[in-house]
Amino acid sequence: MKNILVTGSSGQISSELIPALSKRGYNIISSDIRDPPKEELEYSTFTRLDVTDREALRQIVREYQIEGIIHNASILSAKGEENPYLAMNVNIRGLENVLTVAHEENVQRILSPSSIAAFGPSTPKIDTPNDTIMRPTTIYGISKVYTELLGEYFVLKFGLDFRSLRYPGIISAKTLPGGGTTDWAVEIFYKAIEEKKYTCFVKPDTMMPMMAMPDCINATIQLFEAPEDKLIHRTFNVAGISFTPQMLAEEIKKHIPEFIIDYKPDYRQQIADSWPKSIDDTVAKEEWGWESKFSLEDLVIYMLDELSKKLKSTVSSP
Ligand code: AKB
Repeated sequence: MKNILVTGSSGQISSELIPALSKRGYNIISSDIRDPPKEELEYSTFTRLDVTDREALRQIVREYQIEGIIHNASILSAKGEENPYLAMNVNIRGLENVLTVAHEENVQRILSPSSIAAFGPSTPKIDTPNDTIMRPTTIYGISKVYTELLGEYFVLKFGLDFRSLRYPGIISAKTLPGGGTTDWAVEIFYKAIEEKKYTCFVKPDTMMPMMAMPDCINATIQLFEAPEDKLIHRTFNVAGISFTPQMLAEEIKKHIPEFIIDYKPDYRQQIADSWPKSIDDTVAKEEWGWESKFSLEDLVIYMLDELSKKLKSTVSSP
């Protein structure tokens, strides 16, 4: 499998996944409704695509002889609550288009991520198992349950090789996430470096599952490349580190002692409270060897290093 289409290519995860896939020898066709960042063009051929346009997607699959699709185009949880119809259109119609075109055009493999948002208030909150109650209360979460179930239906019905992983909040320095409930855990680093102060939109003790971008890229590529005969499940929990804003602020203060945080919870608190606090990823470990490499300390050092380079600022060591 060589020719891979990545949708949502200008987004947070794709912007780091595309260079990593390209370095592994894949020929990447990147696509988004937005303009590509300049660097993306070094690693991929860009084509504009609105995933809600099924025939435009089919044209691209045919023209570039696409063999695999990583379908990242999605409206995240907070933005989805502001505009549920947009989220329904992009997340639900977009997914249906990807699976249908993949099946009809004989694309070999699809990876379409899910999220911890697929869980809801009635899900066990601590060490949430892979297979458990899924009754999300956001449109984003509902679209992710649909992603998992429709993808698995295409496996059973048509033999499509579909895979999915439930991302926690992804923390990265290159591209901002935009529109998620876990965005505080990225914003805090920019503000700590630039203003030494951050007002957080969830309460200090809101424990949430998170993951550093290098772990996210490894998990995604590892699952995409896992031998199909080893997969009993098609959708996997992947855990990184769980922490609260207070815990993260304390860790940042070890490097930037003058940093202060205060709290002004908004509508995103209710979304955060409906999600798990920690994740059990035993199934991913057993079926395709997943292992997270980042502790909270590692994550903070990684983010401050990367962002200091990016923002051309200096941060003292403890
Ligand atoms: C969001 O907050 O919406 C995302 C997610 C957890 O899927 N980061």
